[in-house]
Formats: sequence, C-alpha cells, structure tokens
Amino acid sequence: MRYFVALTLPDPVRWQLRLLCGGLPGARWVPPENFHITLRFLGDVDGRDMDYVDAALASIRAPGFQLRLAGVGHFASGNRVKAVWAGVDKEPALTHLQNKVESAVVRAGLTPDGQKYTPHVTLTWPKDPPIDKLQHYLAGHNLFRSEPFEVTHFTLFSSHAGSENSVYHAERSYALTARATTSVQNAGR
Ligand code: 3AM
Repeated sequence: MRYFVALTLPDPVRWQLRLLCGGLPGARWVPPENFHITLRFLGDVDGRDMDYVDAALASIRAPGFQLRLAGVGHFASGNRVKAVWAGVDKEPALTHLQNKVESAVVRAGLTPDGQKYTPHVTLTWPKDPPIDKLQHYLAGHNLFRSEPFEVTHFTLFSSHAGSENSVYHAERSYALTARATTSVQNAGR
C-alpha cells in the first residue's frame, strides 16, 4: 500500500481552489476531495515498517500555524509539464513541520528524500498542454489568494488506484500543539 503525509484543507479553501480548475484544454482536474498539501510521499510501506513510521509521526511536537494559499505554478521535467499547482505563502512553521516529518520517517527507516521541498496543492497533471495556454493560465491566476486557515494537525493517507482518480484514505491524524502567536497573522501589513 502507498502512503503519504499531508495537510488537509478546509472546505471553503477547497471551493476556492475549485475555481482554478478550468482553462487548460485536455486537463483532468484533481477532484476537490483529493486536494492536499503533501509533507512527505512515503511510497509503499509494509505493515510492520508502518508501525515504526506511525510511532515516529506520533512523537512529533510542533506548533500549529496559519496558512494561506497563494499564486499558481507548475513543475516541469525538461519540456514536459508534470503538474500545475496552487502555491503556499511562505510560512516558517510549515518548513519546521516538514523538517520534523522528514526526520521522523528517516528515523523510522525510510530513505531520505533529497528533494527541495516546495509546498503546493496539485490541481492537475496535464497531458502536454499547449504552452501558450499554460502561460495564459499561470498569468491569469497569479494573484490567487485563498482565505487564511488554521493548521491544527497533519494526516497519514493511504492511496489506492481508483477508476478515474486515486482514492485517498485518511489513516490517522496527528495533532499539532497550540499555535505560536507570531506567524502570518501580520502578513500584508
Ligand atoms: O499531489 P502532490 O504533488 O502533493 O504526486 C503525488 C502526490 O503529490 C505524490 O504523492 C502525492 C500523493 O499521491 N507521489 C506519487 N508518486 C510519487 C513518487 N513516486 C509521488 N511523489 C514522489 N515520488
């Protein structure tokens, strides 16, 4: 079974994201119930190893925080566009949490992920979108801002192949501690 660790999004933010899901010919959009911010893709993990991962995740102590989605972007490999996504406002507490999750899963025996972490919400994995349409899409949604929302926990998901989309199942949630009082509350002032 494949697993990943992610932040869930409140419904109002999902609906805001839904408004970004159009305007790229041929794209199949991620359904709103699947929107998430991945902290760590774990891949296939068997039962006993998952017990270690679960225990390591449960031992994490990190403060909750406020987050806001901002802008859109894409990942490409060579000339191929791999994903189009909504971005996330810079938030040190998110980086802190992601570092803790990375350390925890490596302590539990998983191979370190050497990739730079770019928090995002995938909107579509488009199949060769026309480049002018992609540029138009990215420029058109550059100013997207979600409402701010509280992050109070993170979640371990399993992922199963569905007939059209992957089916994600929340296996366990891990609470964050009470939010520190700094953070993005003052952003924009
Ligand atoms: O939607 P995002 O980008 O957050 O792309 C997959 C998705 O991430 C990623 O795990 C999340 C839940 O499926 N994913 C799937 N296979 C992957 C792989 N082999 C992968 N990430 C890295 N390597």
